[in-house]
Amino acid sequence: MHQTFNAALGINLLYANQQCADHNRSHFDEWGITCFNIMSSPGAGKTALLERTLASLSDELKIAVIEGDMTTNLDAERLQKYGVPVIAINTGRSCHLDAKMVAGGIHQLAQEYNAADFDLVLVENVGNLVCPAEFEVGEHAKVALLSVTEGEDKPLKYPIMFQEADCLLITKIDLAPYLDIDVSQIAANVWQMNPDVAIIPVSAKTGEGLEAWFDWVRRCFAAATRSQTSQHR
Ligand SMILES: Nc1nc2c(ncn2[C@@H]2O[C@H](COP(=O)(O)OP(=O)(O)OP(=O)(O)O)[C@@H](O)[C@H]2O)c(=O)[nH]1
Ligand SMILES: [Mg+2]
Repeated sequence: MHQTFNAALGINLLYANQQCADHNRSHFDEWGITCFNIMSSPGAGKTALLERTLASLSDELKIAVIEGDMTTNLDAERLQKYGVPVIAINTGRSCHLDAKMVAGGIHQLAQEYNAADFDLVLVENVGNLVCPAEFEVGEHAKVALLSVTEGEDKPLKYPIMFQEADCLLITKIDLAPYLDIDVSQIAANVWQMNPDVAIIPVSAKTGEGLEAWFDWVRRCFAAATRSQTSQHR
């Protein structure tokens, strides 16, 4: 009885979240914005990747960031240096961003700026390998990061994020020579459950692989824009 009640509660929660995510997505589509939900375990390198991405792409694409952390504005402060709007959301006891929290961020963006001027909204989710993948926020693509220090087995043990990702960045590739890690095995484990995912090894430290990531961002942005244009025709 108790289990049935909990399962029903979980389904209702996810249903309500999906409704709100769809609403966020319709705002993004109306404004011509492409949104990425960037997820990983704590410390895999999400903010470091965003720093390199803002440094290289913010002249080409107009970018805003929604920065999710349980507490502190430390990551938001790191990104504000790049001169783009960064909306910080503290989730308190929650281990992920949900669609309602992101809706608050979107409305703040729309109050302070002309939302239709933006090309990309990059959402850095709370560091957690499980829950963020369960809660859509209205994104056009899910980007997962797994650092080489985490081990080849993690996609098999924590599958949801890797099954759902549109792009997987294998991060901190500069550290691979110092570890007992087989990077091709990480890719094989992920492709086995998600054959369509793009897998790009990168280092935010040396810059290796970043051009491939930027190209993926450009392609995904162009595809979303084409689809938004045909929807609003
Ligand atoms: N060697 C190396 N270190 C990296 C790289 N990317 C990030 N780091 C380091 O890894 C640590 C965590 O990086 P962050 O970018 O803060 O990771 P994060 O995923 O944003 O962390 P949370 O937001 O706390 O989940 C920092 O000390 C970074 O300097 C990389 O490509 N190579
Ligand atoms: Mg971070």
